[in-house]
Amino acid sequence: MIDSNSRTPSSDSSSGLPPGRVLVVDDEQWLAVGLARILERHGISAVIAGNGLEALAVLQQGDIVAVISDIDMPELNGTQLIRAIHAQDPTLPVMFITGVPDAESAAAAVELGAYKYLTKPFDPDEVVQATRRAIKMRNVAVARWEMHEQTPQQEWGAASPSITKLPTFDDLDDALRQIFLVYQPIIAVQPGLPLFGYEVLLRSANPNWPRPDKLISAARAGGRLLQLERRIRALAAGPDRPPGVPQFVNLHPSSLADPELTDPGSPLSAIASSVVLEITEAAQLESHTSLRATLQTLRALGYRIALDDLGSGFASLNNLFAIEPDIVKLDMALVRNSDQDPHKRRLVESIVRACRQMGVSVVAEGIETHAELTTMIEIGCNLLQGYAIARPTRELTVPRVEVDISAFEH
Ligand code: G
Ligand code: MN
Repeated sequence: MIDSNSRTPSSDSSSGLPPGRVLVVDDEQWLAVGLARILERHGISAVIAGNGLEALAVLQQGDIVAVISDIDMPELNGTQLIRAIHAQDPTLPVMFITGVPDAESAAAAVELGAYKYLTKPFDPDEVVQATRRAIKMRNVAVARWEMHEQTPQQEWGAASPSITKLPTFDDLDDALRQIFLVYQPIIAVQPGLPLFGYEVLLRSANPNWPRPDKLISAARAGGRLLQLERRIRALAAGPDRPPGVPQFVNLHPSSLADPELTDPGSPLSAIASSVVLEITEAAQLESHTSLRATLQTLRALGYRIALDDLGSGFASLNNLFAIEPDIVKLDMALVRNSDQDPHKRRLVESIVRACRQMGVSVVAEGIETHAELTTMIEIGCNLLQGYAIARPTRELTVPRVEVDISAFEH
């Protein structure tokens, strides 16, 4: 095996792809090395193996996102290799490059689920392009796989997808075509607990994508995130929007660099004064050098800014000071069992106190029980959201919560 441990850090960060390496398998070493160099010049990390057995050993390292392989090799040939790979990992894209093109081996490769079949001498641009596409597909597949693994069975309903083949872009595109918005009420801690506004949340009618967070990861992996976020914002500005109360719209951090967001002519900018943009705390916001300027522009357009999921990341206070949000949303992990966990309760109390001193309102989100609800009121949160109040629905519901807040002193 040659060079299987030397990692070249991927410089392809602009594509937003997670790091990973492409495995190039060829018994003709100079060809493998040449191809790996071409990939690396285009910012794709590559590692080479001299035959199928070495390839399987490299695959054990776990960070391979695509395989480019010769077909005619000693030890373990290409068709045996793809069988072995897909027995373990059916979604790993395998591309074949062969020197002796014949219809039979091409047909066999396709039948075995090869992602692509190229002939030598290959066109470097074609290989790079095909590899980029293979990596994107892999990322889409991983997002779906994680969704499958992590989602409790009852959330699937009848349509539990089985992931046995590489999902196509058509599948993702279909899910993106079928998106719609749901609205979860946020209530104010005031007498009668009146409606304050709604958080707008993404859903897709495509049953293979029940988890919106995974749909977002897949859209990102497939290079469709900005497009998706623009559509969400346009839908949020559409005729179904809540009349008279603010709506909270989630922003992926990468959208902060999208000129459409700060365009005064965009549909959402037209109603900016009734929109709170949520920026998630999980983002590494310090990497956005122009963050301040973007936030200033958004505020000048009339938007309010909320820092979402506070307490979930590692940079909580940094983000709090960098963003100077109008509203902070406590991560639901801080709310969960807060009625039973005195440490958690004390932590939330100190966050609420700090926010109050800064003139920042606090939303407790993900409230699931009556005890969590009363604890959050007691601690002094200004706004409340969660299944205990109302689930997200397509209709704009107005929840009735029976709690006498005069019983709590502040
Ligand atoms: O990251 P963000 O805070 O935007 O996440 C909101 C997500 O949390 C949505 O997918 C929404 O459906 C979900 N959600 C809303 N209320 C609750 C709740 O009370 N409990 C749980 N577990 N999830 C909730
Ligand atoms: Mn949110």
